[in-house]
Amino acid sequence: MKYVFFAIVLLLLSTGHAAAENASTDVVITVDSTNLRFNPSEVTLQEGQAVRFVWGGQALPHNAVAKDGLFDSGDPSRDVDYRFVFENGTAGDYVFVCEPHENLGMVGTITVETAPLPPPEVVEDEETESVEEVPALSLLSSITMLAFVAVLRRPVEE
Ligand SMILES: [Cu+2]
Repeated sequence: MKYVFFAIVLLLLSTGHAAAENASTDVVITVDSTNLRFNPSEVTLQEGQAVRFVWGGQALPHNAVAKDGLFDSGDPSRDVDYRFVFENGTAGDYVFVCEPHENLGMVGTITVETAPLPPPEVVEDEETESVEEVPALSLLSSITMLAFVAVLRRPVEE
């Protein structure tokens, strides 16, 4: 019974952690103080990342619509919180507009880069670890050597 409880707690903790991680890597686009510009209007992200269009209490209603139709935040609104994930295979440039204000220059560009391959990341981690280990090892062997020399010299001095 206790094990079931711990399993549920662990599951809740891990899913909560994953959700927080995803949210922190979202690229947020809002509306600037002129009311007629996206801020920022040009962003770069990687496949697997999400863009979030967020604004509230705006003087004018806005939306965000990809020219090629990939994403669409819906009808223009003064309060928007719309999130779109760029899945693997979506790398490229995406022009998006605020439909009511496209003619006034309320446009932007999202550049999606190909996701980095997992194997190179693992190799980087191993390199970092071995670089950290080398000084520790040489320091340890230096101390051992000094201690050995001290022990060897003692009888000679006496
Ligand atoms: Cu607008």
